[in-house]
Amino acid sequence: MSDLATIDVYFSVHGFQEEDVKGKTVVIIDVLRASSSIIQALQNGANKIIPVEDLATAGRIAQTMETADFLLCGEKDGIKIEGYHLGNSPLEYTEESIKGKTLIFNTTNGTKAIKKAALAKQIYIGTFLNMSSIVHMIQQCSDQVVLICSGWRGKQSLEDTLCAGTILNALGASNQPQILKDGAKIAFALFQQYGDSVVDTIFHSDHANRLKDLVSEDDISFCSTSNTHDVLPAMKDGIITFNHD
Ligand code: 3SL
Repeated sequence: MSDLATIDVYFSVHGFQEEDVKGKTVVIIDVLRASSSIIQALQNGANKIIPVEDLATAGRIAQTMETADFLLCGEKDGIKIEGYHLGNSPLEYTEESIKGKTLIFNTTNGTKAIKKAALAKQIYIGTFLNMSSIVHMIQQCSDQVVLICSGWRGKQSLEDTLCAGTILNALGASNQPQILKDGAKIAFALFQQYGDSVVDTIFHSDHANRLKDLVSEDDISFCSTSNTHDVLPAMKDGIITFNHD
């Protein structure tokens, strides 16, 4: 990353305004589980992903497409939406289930954060799974960078903030404190506290505890692993694909 650029972190969908990201490069982080599912889906051959903020928009988009071409995907409060093809478990996004399909993706916080960041110059999707790809992208970037943690219903979440702090650490945050805005300093401090125990910390987070009653713990294990996916999902004109360059 250029020495002149700054990097900031916001902690929930409600924690930033549309104008805060205007003209900046943004990474949307939703470790549990929307960003992890998007990364897994693209790695396993989804054609493209259309994030939406609500049921009505998802339905409208679906009506414009051939039935064989799309899947309605997502959750409300962690549970697969009635009538949808897939929920929000990254483990559902196998090659067999999604290869070549357009995924219309609708989640409680993650896809709302993506849509709210529409004024950004560029939007990427990042988690622990594709940490190296995200870090490499930021290292090449001369824009101001904003890491947006999706959080949960307007509140911060430990796993997303820890992911942001881990990205900052990989960028060498301790050697260039002048590029860190206050949000980035907070996320990096969280990394300094919990960075040695990422998996354990995620397993004891509020959101993991909420999910344990609803989904397999395999989801949480999967989303807690680092650098397993060599994918940099990027959004252009409302559509997320593998690579736009
Ligand atoms: O809020 C979201 O976007 C989801 O990732 C939440 S959940 O993990 O599916 O509950």
